[in-house]
Formats: sequence, structure tokens, C-alpha cells
Amino acid sequence: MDRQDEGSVSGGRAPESATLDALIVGAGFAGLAALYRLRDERGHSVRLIEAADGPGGVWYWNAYPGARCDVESLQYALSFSDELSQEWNWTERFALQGEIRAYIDHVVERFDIAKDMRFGTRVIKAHWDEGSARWRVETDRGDRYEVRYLIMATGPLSTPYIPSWPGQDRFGGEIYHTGRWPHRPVDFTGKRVAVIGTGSSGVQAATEIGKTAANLYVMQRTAHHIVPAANRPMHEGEQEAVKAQYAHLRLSWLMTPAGMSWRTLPSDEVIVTGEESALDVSAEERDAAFERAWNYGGTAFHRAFNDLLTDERASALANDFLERKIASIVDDPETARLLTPRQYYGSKRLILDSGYYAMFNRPEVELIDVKADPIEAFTSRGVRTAKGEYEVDVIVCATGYDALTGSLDRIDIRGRGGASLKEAWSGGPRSYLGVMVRGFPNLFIVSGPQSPSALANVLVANEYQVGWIADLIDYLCSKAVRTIDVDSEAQESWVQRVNQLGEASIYTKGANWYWGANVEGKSPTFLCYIGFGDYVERCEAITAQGYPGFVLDGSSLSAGVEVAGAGT
Ligand code: N01
Repeated sequence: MDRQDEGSVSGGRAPESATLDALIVGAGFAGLAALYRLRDERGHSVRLIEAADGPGGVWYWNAYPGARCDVESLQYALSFSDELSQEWNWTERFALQGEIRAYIDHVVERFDIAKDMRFGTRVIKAHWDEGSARWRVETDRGDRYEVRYLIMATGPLSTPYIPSWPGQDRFGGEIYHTGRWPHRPVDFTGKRVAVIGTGSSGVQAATEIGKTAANLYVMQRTAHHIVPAANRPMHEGEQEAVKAQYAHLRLSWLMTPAGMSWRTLPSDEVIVTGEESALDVSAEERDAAFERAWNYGGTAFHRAFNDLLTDERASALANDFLERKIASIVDDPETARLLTPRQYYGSKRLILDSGYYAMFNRPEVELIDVKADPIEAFTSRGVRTAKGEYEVDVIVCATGYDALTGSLDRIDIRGRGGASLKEAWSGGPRSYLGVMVRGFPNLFIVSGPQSPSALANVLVANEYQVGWIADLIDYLCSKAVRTIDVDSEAQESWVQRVNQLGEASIYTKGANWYWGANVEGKSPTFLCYIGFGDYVERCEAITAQGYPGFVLDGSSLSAGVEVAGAGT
């Protein structure tokens, strides 16, 4: 495995010791927004620690060929500064990783964020000290911080997962994971390549790698649902129109189930309404609606009908449409059959295609069914399955992440009485609002387990949570509160609510990272809160009611906030 940038302890920085108001872990969008909100807006002393050698979080690490966001650029941008919103221009409907990194670099420079960041530094330990009511934090560079508030912005999909295939050290070629891509050119020209995994990362990477590789083996266990991205350059005047009403649009996204709108501007042409059932229209009308959504591209396909994600019969109709589409693009019937998803539509994250299906018509690209013939081991020459060996020069693991809990589990976090967070969560995570955990006072998690996180437009979700946490810290400061913890009843009812929503949803009908089913040995627990708009409504009500469900300096504030209209 190429280990470059795995949080290298490079450079000659001396360890530092500091007592601060807050420490932020992670320099992705959440960490940058947190630093701005706490330091620039509120004047707190803050340090931001980042394992990578640069800012960006997943957008730093996921530098694999073809990496592109599947949320529209104009909805995937920071909102904390109106000047920033007005001055930045995106070039495409869906931005490439390089453009997003350029945007992040611009943010870091514009707000002079780097001076309070420490790169190439990994937080290894955070222990709560009851006497001082502070977190004592240590890094792998020997830094020591004592902080009142610890903000974990470590990201929901940031710890790569590779199944425990034997022989990984024996392989004589290059191995990469899409989520730890090296920051140097990787040339696939004329090489034999295996891409393992066909989720969002694998599909994007394979499509690009297939353009130059001599042979590409795409190793698929499950066919995911894939629709066209229909990416394009920005239309003339498009950005200006959005910028003129950004504040209003952003408020409206806070009220949506996924933190975004399939139409960036309400005045955009109506392609899908999501108002009808797929079962209530004629076959011709249904096909026409699916076709419009297919051509429009992006996750708007979900909205072709109102029940694709909730009714098995509607889901089967979506599968049927996609099967015919795949058969019309892919020449070889057996390959087309294998590429056709069989599981419940939406039970794995929808993927956006920029030439993936068509690539299989080229003789040098081959789909390998590793469900029928599973990977057994890596060898010195390639990948071995029961039926034989695929000799390759490069293996690309697009095998996903230890989602939501992985990055937190890897830090020795100890709260009250020395209790370990990892042990407390061994049977699955427990939290209140996905933001705080009972017994771990003054520790806030952004896009943590049991918050909407990656089930929503994660940038909007991050920023909302960061703002909410910053307001809560204001409240604590204004009341001279030293410690905030979670009421046990509030936490239990939150856990129950998250689980009930998860169990009733399509997300638990497939083996995926939403409930930890993708990682061997991980406790299967639903990891995200379903319904971003509902989540925002609940958080706003909690603020308005003086933070019920929290324990301030040992005094419990009554739990069980009820939110009008915020049902399931
Ligand atoms: O990971 P995944 P990802 N043998 O977990 C396969 C976000 N994201 O990195 O489906 C063989 O989805 C596994 O097979 P199966 C986005 O939220 C966004 O692609 O479990 N194969 C699957 O095909 C996304 O959902 C963007 O049967 C094995 C693949 O590895 C999330 O990140 C881009 C295997 C893992 O797919 C994760 O996406 C990239 C085994 N033993 C990521 N084990 C955009 O914005 C696993 N697999 C576009």
C-alpha cells in the first residue's frame, strides 16, 4: 500500500503545549467552518489538528482519477461568509476533486486559517480531566493541549476499509486505496489494473483508469444503481442568479430531507416532481418520467416518483427501467446482466455515471463477478479467486470506509471515570443528536454517528451542526457553565429514534456502510439520522427551549423535547 501522506510526522516542527478554549480535530469542511465560527466570529483561542499534510479532509485524500462530487457545486459550498460565496466561481455542475481542493485552499488563505492549523499531526489521545474540567489532548508529534471544548470534525467517511485478504504484503506491484490516494501522478498507461469495489469511488476511478490502462478488471461483488451525472459546464448567468439569492436558498435547504434541492433555483425547469406514485401511472407515463430524470442526471432520479425509496413494487419498476437502459448501452448481454442491480433501489448510495457502462464495450475492460467467484488472496502477481489468478501491475482498492465510528474509534478518547469511547460504543454508538455522548462532557462531534451526516448534503449538514455547537458554547459561556453532559434518558430516546427510523427504511435492506454492514466484525447499528429537515427542526426547538436533554454543571435539564410537525 502506498503509505504517502498517512499522516506523516514530517518537517521539523517542535512540539507545542498550550491551554486553549477549543481544539478541533480534522481540517475538512467541518473543521474549517468550526475554526471560523469559534475563532473569527467569537474570539476563542483555537487550534486545528490535521493528520494529512494539507487541508481538505476527504477532498485531500480522495485524489483518485475521476473523483468528483455528486452534489451540485452551487449547493456544495460554504455559507459562513457572504463575501466568499460571492467571489468564488465554479466551472462545472459537479466539481472535480481538484477544483474543490482549490476552493478549500482559497478558504484557508482568505481567512488566514493555516496559522492555527497543525498539519501532519495525528491526535492519538484525549482524556477528560474532571478537576480542571478540560480535555488533555496529545498528538503523535508530542504536542500537549488542555482545552475546554474538544470538537471532533473527523468525518463520516474518512477511515479506509480494506477486507482482510491474505497476501496484501506479497503483491509485487502497486496497491492504492481510493481514500488514501498519493499526491503524485499515478500513470496507468499500458498497465494491467484491477479495481476492486463498485461503489461511488470504484465506479468513478474505473471509468477514468479504463481510458489508459492496457487491461482493466473491474471486480464487482454487487451491482449498484447508477444513473448519468449529466455533468456540464456552468450555464451562462447560472451562478449569478444563485448568488443573488444564496441566503434564501440556503435557508430553504435546511428544511429539506437531504439538505439540498434537486433544482438549485426554484425557477429552474421542473423535470421531476416526486409527487406521483410509480404505481399510479401508465407504463408509458412511467417510462417518460424515468427517461426525463435519467437525461437530467444526478440524484434527481430519486424524485422521478414519490415511492421509489419506500415501496418495493416501485423500486422494482426503477430496477426494470435501469435494466433496459443498461442493456441498451452495454453490448455483451452477460456483462449487462451482471451490471444490473438486483437489490432494493436506494439501499445503496445512488452513483453518478460519466461513461462507466459504455466502458464495458471496449475489449480491454472486463467485469469480474467476485460474488460468484470471491477474491481469496492477493499474490505476488495479482488477485487470486477460487477459479484462477488475475495478473496485474496495479490494484486499486475502492472498498469503502469504516464509516462514522472508524475515525473516532482510532483515538484513545476517555471521558468521565476513564471510560473509553470505543468500549462504550462496542455494541454500536450511543449519542444525543449525534453531537454529544453521555459521560464525555464538553466533547462535540460534527457529522458523527446518529446525526444526518452523509445521508444529507454533508457540507450543509456540517455547517448547520457547527453553527449549532458554536451557539451552544456561547450559551455555556454566558451562563458561566463549566461542563455540559447528556441526560441518560435523552440519549436513550435519541438512540431508539435513530434505530426505529433506520429499521423502517430501505437503508437497512442492503449490506452497506449506513449500518456498518460493510465492515467485518462491526456491530450492526444504524449510523445516520434519517431526515435532515426534521433534525434541524428538533435542534432549533432544543435551543429555543434552553437545551433540554443536557446536563449543565451536574444539573439535568428535562429531556423529551417535542417538536410540532417533526414526526417521522
Ligand atoms: O465505498 P462503498 P465507496 N470483495 O462502501 C466492495 C461517498 N463517496 O468509497 O457492494 C469484493 O460504497 C463493495 O461491494 P458490495 C458516498 O457517500 C462519494 O465507493 O458491498 N468487493 C462495494 O462495491 C459513498 O457511498 C463520492 O458487495 C468488496 C465497494 O467495495 C461513500 O463515500 C465519491 C469487498 C465499496 O463501496 C463510500 O463510497 C466517493 C470484498 N470483500 C465516495 N468488500 C461522490 O461524491 C467491499 N467490497 C461522488
